[in-house]
Amino acid sequence: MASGFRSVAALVAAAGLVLGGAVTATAADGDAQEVYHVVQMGDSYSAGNGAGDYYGDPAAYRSHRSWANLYADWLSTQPDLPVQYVSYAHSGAETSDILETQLPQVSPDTDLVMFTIGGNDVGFSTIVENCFLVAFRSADGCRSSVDAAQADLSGVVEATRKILDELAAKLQPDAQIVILGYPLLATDTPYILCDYHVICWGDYEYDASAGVRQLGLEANALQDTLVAAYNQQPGVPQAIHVTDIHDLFAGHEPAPGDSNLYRWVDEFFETETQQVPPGFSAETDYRDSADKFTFWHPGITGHAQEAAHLESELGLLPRAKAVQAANAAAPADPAGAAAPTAWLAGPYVRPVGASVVLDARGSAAGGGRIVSYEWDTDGDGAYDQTTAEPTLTVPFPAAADVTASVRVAQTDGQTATASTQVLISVDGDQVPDAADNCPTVENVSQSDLDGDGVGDDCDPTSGYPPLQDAPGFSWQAAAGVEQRVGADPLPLDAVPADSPGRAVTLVGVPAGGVPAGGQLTVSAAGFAPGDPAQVSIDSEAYLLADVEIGTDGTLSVTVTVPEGLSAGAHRIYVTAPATVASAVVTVATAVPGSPGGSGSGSGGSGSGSAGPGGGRGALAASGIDVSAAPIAAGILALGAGLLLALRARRRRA
Ligand SMILES: [Ca+2]
Ligand SMILES: [Ca+2]
Ligand SMILES: [Ca+2]
Repeated sequence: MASGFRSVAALVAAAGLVLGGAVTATAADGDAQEVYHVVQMGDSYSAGNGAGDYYGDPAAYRSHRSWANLYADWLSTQPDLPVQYVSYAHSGAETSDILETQLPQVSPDTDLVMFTIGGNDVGFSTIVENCFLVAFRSADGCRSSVDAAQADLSGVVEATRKILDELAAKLQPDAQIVILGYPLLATDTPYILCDYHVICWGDYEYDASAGVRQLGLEANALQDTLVAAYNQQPGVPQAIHVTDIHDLFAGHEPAPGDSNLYRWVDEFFETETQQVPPGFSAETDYRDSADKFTFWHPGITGHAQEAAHLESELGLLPRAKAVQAANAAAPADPAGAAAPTAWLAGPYVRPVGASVVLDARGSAAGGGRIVSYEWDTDGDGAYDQTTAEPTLTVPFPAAADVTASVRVAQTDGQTATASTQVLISVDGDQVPDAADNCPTVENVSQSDLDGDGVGDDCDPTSGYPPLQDAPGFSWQAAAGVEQRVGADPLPLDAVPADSPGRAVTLVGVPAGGVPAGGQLTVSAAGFAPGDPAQVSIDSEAYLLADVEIGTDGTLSVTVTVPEGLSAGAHRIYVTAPATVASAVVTVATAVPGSPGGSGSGSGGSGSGSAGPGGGRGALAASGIDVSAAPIAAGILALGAGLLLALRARRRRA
């Protein structure tokens, strides 16, 4: 084919061959250099969803910027420590995936296994949707998904125990296991969800931030207890539970309903968040993205911080130190040495203009030392450069799809080769130009919400609802309180039972309904005297009046039906602390030509003012986007699995 790209499947297969081929030939000879074998398992928080620089299977989201990859990189900088790192982590993996597909990749040679797991078992993405996602979040939905996750925690602990037991059966007793905890999924600021927009008490109110944080801490504590119990068993490879990831991320979590200026976790509609320097002085930068699989995942800085944490907290584990010591003590020029083992990290998928550091540090001598590295950087079979160093930085100024190779030579002249795939394209993703729905934008997910063949990441009319909450909600309550938004229409029948003894009556509603812009009187009774109350039409997010209940517990206020309100049935609420009552009002269909008094028919100007065009124009002029409701409804109909975040970037004072 003209593009010169291999298919994704071929690339993945090639990567498997390279890695599989290089892993096998470890010498058991007493003079051979020892290799430190690192295997990464786990879910998206291990693979690196959200950190970019992906390689291999596009569905796996394995990133060269993942914490484990970076920690392995750091290990590789240590003297006498050839590190061979392979990741089997996979976006979306549950404990069962580790047991069934990832664990079989672990061998008795493996020295270190690292992973995060459990988030998907307890419905991570459902929690994020129900608790934080505009048009999906609700007090009830968030609470139920957090409660369901809590109920599932014991099952996750049981499955994790099984993973540890199976690892213990496979690994040597001096191997080690590192289980990383998760960051908490919300900042430590109350984030109050209110059902039905304004009803904020009892069962209709939920602090999503507190609930989700509590869940994370509980899961972490349970895993901690499990690992401690596991380690008590005699003769098992020791497991380390890194329990303080949530402390590391403190203040850098996503801010629901807002944006944390110092976040290390990608919020909705962004990816590859990066903060330089990390801390609380510089604002986080990010790349726009419609890829739901990266939302609410650590970005570039998040993973880098986790890796740095492991470097300082774990450093070199005992087995790594043993490998180092053995290699340092091995004779420099033994007789009758075995052949070396060559290793080249990769594969790489990068944009045009990027460099790739070809990395053969995982190579090991069968005796003596590796003394030279010959490099074939363009895949033509001829070696272009020779170095004494195990890495080589190669710029790729143009599109390319090459199998790069290294030939290592040890002290006695014996050699071995290894290769890896390098795919360079305009956008830097694995999808060939001809098949790519955003050929110039990195979009590994290829997501296309409206199905028009143009990917969401490059579609100016992707079908997503507007990125701002409806303007009608300027009356939202105090700091930290977030209410359901105007783009999330409230069905007429989905209302709480009116509080007992309270009633709302509407006075002055003509047969056929009140016209938009007309007035009616809202009367209520049975409320607590002196309480503040709000009169609202929640279906389109209108606050009609802020009032105070009278000393006799009643209320009577004349309100104007907003100009922008669509014709049909709407529910008017009177809401006071711990009390609500409502009544349905019909808004009349606009009479053609009635605005502006054109009914007089004067001067033959009727042609322009009659018909639906005049009415719609009036709605648009009201400043309320009435189209938001049908858009949201249509998207809801597409399926609840879609992440349709609205990322509201609010300016801070
Ligand atoms: Ca592409
Ligand atoms: Ca693309
Ligand atoms: Ca599209």
